[in-house]
Order: sequence, then C-alpha cells, then structure tokens
Amino acid sequence: AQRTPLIAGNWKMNLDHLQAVAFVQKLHWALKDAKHEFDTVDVSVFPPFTDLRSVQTLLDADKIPFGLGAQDLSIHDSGAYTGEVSGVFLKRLDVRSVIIGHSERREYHAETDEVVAAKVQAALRHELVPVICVGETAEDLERHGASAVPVGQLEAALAGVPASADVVVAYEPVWAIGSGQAATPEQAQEVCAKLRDVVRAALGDDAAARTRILYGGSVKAANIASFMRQPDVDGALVGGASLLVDEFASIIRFRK
Ligand code: G2H
Repeated sequence: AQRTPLIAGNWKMNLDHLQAVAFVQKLHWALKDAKHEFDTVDVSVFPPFTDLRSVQTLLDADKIPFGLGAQDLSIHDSGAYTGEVSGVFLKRLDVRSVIIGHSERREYHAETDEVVAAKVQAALRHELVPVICVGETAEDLERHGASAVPVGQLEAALAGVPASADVVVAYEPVWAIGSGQAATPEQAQEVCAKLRDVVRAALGDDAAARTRILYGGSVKAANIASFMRQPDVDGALVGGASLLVDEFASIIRFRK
C-alpha cells in the first residue's frame, strides 16, 4: 500500500504562543519554495496546549497545510478534573491528532497501558487521530530484546479499537530519545514490522496496510533518509530537531 509519509514535530514544553507563531511562519516560508516535495509529505506540529489557538488561527489565515496536534488529552470529556484538557475542546480548535503515551508521560506522569488505552478511546470519541507512542527502555532492551515491550504496549493500546479507526503508531525507543543516539534503521525496521503485525492482528489487513508507523528518537536531517528507506517506517516523530527551522525543513524535504 502507498502510505503518505508523515513528519511530525513534537515540541514538548518549548515555545510560548508568540514564539510558536513566529516559528510556524518561518517554517512555512522555508518550505514554500519546495512546493513539489512538500505536497508529497504530511507535516504536523504538536505545540503546547497554550499555543494551539494562536497556531490554529495562523494556519487558517495563511492557508498553511500543516496538521495541528496536541501532546496529550484527558480520558474524560468534561467535569471536575482540574488541569486536564478535554478532547472536545481540542476538536473545537481544529486539532486533528493527539500524541498519546509518550514515554515522558509514561515515566513522569505514571501513565500505564490502561491510561493510554483510555486516552486512545477518548481521542477516537472526538475523531482525533491518536499518535500512539510505544518503546522500550535500555533496561527492557537488555532483558527482553527490542520488540517485546513495544509490542505489548501497542496490543494494550489497540484493545477495543474498531478496525476502521484512523490511528498512527510511533516507535520511540526510550534510550534513543533526546540522547543523540538514534536507533539504527535496521533496528527501527525490525520493530516497526512487528508493530505492523500487531495492527494486523488487532484491526485487520486493511488497517495494517494503511496505518502509518513512525520512528522517533534523535531523528535529524542527517539520518531521516535512512529511516525512510525502511519499508515499515512511514515517517518520523521529531523532538529536538523540530524546534530548528532549517533542520526541520530539511527533514521534511528528505530524499530516499
Ligand atoms: C522522542 C522525540 C520526539 P527527540 O521523544 O518525540 O524526541 O527527537 O528529541 O529524541
């Protein structure tokens, strides 16, 4: 199947709403000259919640074809949940997708597989595309090999998801995040192929053929092409390098 590559920028807790608007404008300018390439790749940015309204207004006003995503959402739709953000509100802001189960949330906010699964359901209830993050720590890698933990995490996240659901999977080995030490393309391919098997078992052949599986963890302009040459890697979830205009523009313009 032909899957359109997806390059997603996870800004994490960086850039306030003014910096966000300036950044998106500069990125758009940097890409405008490369219209042909740009048309063949989907680009999404995942700013902090407080930036979403400003970025959405800019994307709309300047007709900038980036998808807008959030970095998290509540398992609830409304009510007495101080500090939480509902999928209802995200949808109203034209947010299309939401990162769920990033390792930083699993680690610092004790998000279990059950919480991740509930967030996937919350996203789907509001027609938001969940970008389901899975990945093994260095310790998991040593004890169980690369794929056991991410496979288990994805199986748990997809429980109860209908076959027609639009989801994105991101394989992010925890040891490769923000470390400068990316997985090798072969390592990424091996695990992404197993994750596609999980999608097939849970959602069927059509879903396995259409679902985009991203690699994340120290992706940069210098290594993006090597990941994109892998048959089961359909794009990248980029952290640090998504905050640098020229670097992120080069990643988007990757050539296999
Ligand atoms: C992994 C990734 C983006 P970085 O967290 O989600 O971050 O590219 O900085 O390793």
